Amino acid sequence: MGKTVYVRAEDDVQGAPFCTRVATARQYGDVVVGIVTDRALAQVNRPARLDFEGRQRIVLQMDGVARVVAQEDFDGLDTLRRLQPDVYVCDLDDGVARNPGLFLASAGEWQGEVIAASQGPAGSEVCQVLDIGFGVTPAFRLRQLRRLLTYSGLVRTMEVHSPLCGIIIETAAAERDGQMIGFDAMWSSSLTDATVRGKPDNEVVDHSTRLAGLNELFDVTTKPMLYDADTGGKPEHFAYTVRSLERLGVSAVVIEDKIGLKRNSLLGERPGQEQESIDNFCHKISTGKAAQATKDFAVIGRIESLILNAGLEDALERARAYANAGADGLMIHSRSKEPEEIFSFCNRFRRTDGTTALVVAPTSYSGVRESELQAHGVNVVIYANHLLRAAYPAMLNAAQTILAHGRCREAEALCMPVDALLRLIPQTSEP
Ligand code: SPV
Ligand code: MG
Repeated sequence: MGKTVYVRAEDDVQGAPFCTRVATARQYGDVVVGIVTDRALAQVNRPARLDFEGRQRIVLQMDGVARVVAQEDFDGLDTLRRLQPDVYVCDLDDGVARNPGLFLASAGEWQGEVIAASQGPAGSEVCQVLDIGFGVTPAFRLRQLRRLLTYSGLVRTMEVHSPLCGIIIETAAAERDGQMIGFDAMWSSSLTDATVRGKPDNEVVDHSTRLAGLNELFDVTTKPMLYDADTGGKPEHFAYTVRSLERLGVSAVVIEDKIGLKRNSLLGERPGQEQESIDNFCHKISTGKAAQATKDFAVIGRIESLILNAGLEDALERARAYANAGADGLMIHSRSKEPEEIFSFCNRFRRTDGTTALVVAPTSYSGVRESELQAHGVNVVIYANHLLRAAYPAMLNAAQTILAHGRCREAEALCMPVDALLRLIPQTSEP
């Protein structure tokens, strides 16, 4: 019989550090994951964003995990005493205070070995996490946004325009103020979806085409998605879009109150860029709400009043009307370089409505911090185009460098090593 290797999990089963612990643990034997129960998390004031069953589903799909035990005690001391595993895998920086293994070993209550999860080569988090290979059902993914809105302070959302972007969003992690932070959700942007196809952001790329891309993206990701459906088209068509999105497992659709040939909002006021009437847009929202099959799907109305210079009062009037028409959330957009008009909108709106979700995309007012947005009552922040904007200049630079030198050696420094590329996706480099 192999060794029993114990790993503890809180609400972090989709995060890089947990996946690293599991990847390390499976090198030593049969991995048993103690998942802290919803109740135990609630007792220490850390309500789970994913419920126990959801976390268990994900963990059980990870390579090398033999079984899961419900861990009723938050710190894991009782679980370790009961399990008496051969090995306990902790985080690299877990000191005695946070390490039940070291604590019990020093008290003579457990004779196993404590092993710190390996750090891996720099930047290899992606490989380690991808190695795990798990999936989720559409219904499970769809529900996650509501859970995040309930439990999370701010839903941190990143633009995605390819499955590889999805993998980055799934696995990217960084330390901020002593905590590991990742993205919570994905934004399917009309701008980047059109741009990668070399087409303009004016609804020329139809939803069927974009949804086919989402299907592939969903093969390799688990996080919830907000879908930018532009104007939503005619209400009768929007109803079908809602159904298609729901069936795929998208959590929310965002439609903007424009008519005519839609242009990107960051261009500002342009001929043919008019705002829809409040009545018509409310009708579109309620048509979408009536079409949805689950209670969890969200329709978010996007207000373009600040973009089109219609002013704050118009934005607020629309916000109230759209919420009354059934919108689950409101996206308020701005092309100002400063966040003040967004703050004013949020402050005024929150005086009378504490529940409708507020969504922002701080592309132009990029200096604003998440903590400031949260303090003004924002629930979802969308980084709407940053992966594509980062990728394009990097690719162009590599292409020009090769042209300029007549060979590719100079471009090597601009590129990830080939063996890292081969290790990026599990099974590419395995027999
Ligand atoms: C998008 O990402 O397509 C958006 C946000 O709609 S913006 O480009 O700012 O209009
Ligand atoms: Mg768009």
